[in-house]
Amino acid sequence: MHKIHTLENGFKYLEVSNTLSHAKIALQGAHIFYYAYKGGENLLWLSEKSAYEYGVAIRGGIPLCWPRFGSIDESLQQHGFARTMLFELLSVNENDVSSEVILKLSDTPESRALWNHRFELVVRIVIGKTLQISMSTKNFDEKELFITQAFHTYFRVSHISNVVIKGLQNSYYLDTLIDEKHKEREPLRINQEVDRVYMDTDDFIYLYDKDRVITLKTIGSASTVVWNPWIEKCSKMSYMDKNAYKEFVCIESANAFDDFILIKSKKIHTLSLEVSF
Ligand code: TA6
Repeated sequence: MHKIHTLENGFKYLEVSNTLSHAKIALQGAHIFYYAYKGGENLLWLSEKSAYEYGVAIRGGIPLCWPRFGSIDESLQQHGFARTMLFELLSVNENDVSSEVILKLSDTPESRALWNHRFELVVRIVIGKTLQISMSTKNFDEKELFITQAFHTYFRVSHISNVVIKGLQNSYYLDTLIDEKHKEREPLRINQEVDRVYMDTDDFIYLYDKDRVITLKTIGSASTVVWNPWIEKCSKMSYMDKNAYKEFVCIESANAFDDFILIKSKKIHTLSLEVSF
């Protein structure tokens, strides 16, 4: 089953469901903001204060950071423009246990004014027993282009104090809060603001939350961002309740900072993530 919903302000999202799972994907940003097992709760964190309006990124779910991660490129808004641009819904292919949704963003005069490249960004989302998402960048320029990118995934957790992240041990990370590099030696627990870019990370990362383990499997990524705003930053974040820091952790499958991607003319790079909850 799939259905397009249109809110009173014209904001559109696609709802898909099968015998195993249920999801909601905004056409703006190809932004999946709800993914649940059939009859269950949203497994992604979604802010109760989120806006659902064009030009404003939904707070939660999996925002796409593209063609930049972060704010290193002053000519582009933080995390790039893809998450606030309208994608074209190309196809929905579904059966009893799986639903595939494909959306596309192509360059426009508006995007070229921001980032002077000709491109196609194709996002493929498959919901079923797991959640799969990929973003494929095709360079239609004669010259090469470079991108940084991420799936900025907000994972809902029972309480941030119950979270342990494994798979980052022995990776070096940039602590963006103090601009220092360190080596991760232990499974990561969060008891303060964390905003770290781990480099040369493995394809598998594990999020433990009490008796649950969420497995992230990435292809085409060599960096992973871990973020929790903690108390003070959380109180200043847009569209976020001041206590929200207790409810989520972001583990972001990325090509960030030094892990940038060069794409030659007419070539394609794909970043893929599969989450098993
Ligand atoms: O990925 C971590 C981060 O870059 C944080 O520094 C914080 O800014 C977060 O993303 C949210 O950014 P946003 O632009 O979505 O408010």
